[in-house]
Amino acid sequence: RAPGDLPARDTAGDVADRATAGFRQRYAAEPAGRWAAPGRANLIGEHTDYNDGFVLPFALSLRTVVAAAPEPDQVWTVCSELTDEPVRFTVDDLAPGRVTGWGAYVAGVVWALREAGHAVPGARLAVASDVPLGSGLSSSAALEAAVLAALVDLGGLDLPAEQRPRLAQRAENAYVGAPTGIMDQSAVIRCRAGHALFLDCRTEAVEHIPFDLDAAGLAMLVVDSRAPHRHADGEYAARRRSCEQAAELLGVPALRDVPTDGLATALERLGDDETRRRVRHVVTEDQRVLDTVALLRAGRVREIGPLLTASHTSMRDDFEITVPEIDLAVETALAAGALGARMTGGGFGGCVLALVEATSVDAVATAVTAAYAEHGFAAPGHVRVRPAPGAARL
Ligand code: GAF
Repeated sequence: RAPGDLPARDTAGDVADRATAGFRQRYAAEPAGRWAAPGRANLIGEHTDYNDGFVLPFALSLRTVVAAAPEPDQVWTVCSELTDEPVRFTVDDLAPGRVTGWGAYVAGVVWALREAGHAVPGARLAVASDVPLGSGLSSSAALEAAVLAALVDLGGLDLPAEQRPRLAQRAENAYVGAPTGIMDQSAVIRCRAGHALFLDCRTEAVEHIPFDLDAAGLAMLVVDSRAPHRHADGEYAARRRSCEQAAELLGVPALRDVPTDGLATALERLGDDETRRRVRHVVTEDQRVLDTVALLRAGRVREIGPLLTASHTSMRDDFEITVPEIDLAVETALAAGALGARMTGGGFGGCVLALVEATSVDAVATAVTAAYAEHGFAAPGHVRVRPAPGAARL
């Protein structure tokens, strides 16, 4: 993989072959099957999921693939193409905190399945992935979802797709220890090709919204800022806490319950400016998701650009989760003709989405790369993406 570039557009075939090859090499046997789960980009609706609000992610064609076979004993071994050291654990190792590092996402899924009363089969697994790590494209949810799909099929477990996101989220919250919402796991499991997933994070009701960029003559460019994540975990948890405290002060179950037309009154009731800005982000962001959905339902894809950009401004100024590299990518993309641009994902680094005319993908990517060089930032990655399907057996 060339430095400065995310993997080329559709590497699904290759990544599946790599998972199989990894399995054969490690275990000198054939896998019983291969299961894939994608990374995701969130079109709009950031930090709204844990406020019981709305999100609109879509799956990427960049995928994580797990080749797996059952084991007679309650032992799990997992190897990855990224390291020589396989992770191995038994039932005795399953208490949260026992398996750490990337293996925790796998152990967490086994743990959450068992906690939910499923008879999880022992397994050997081999992982390969084209989802860049730590770029805010949900490589962790992709790993959880691929492992979950594999274990459910290998064990013949009864776990319908709509119940899987909660279980994978539980693995991440309670086993890995990251206080994330339900968006990423829902996206990588429930998304459909050619559609964005409109998810009500309170009820988990979904609507698959047609999102056909090609038909509109448009393209979606993902720019990987490659900015180092700065205190992302602590800051994420702090944002979540502020939101929960604000909801409590306002006497509502969650910020989702502050209506847009009641925002001004709600803000007046909050003491400090920082909390006011956090609340304003969440409430206006929920509305932007609804507005985006309305435009997409009406086939007015081109018109969502300003909503994306407004979302970014809100994340930058009110929620304060962007970093200079990210803001530069957004500003440069807009100056180079993007119809809208915003950071996607939890923030403090990660990726920017730019909605561009199909004819100006290269111009926008080149402009961002040049601006990074001018500012002395490491070269960004970029890839054109289209809404892809969610987790599946291959
Ligand atoms: C991360 C989290 F995992 C999601 O649950 C969500 O909160 C997102 O940040 C911000 O929208 O990806």
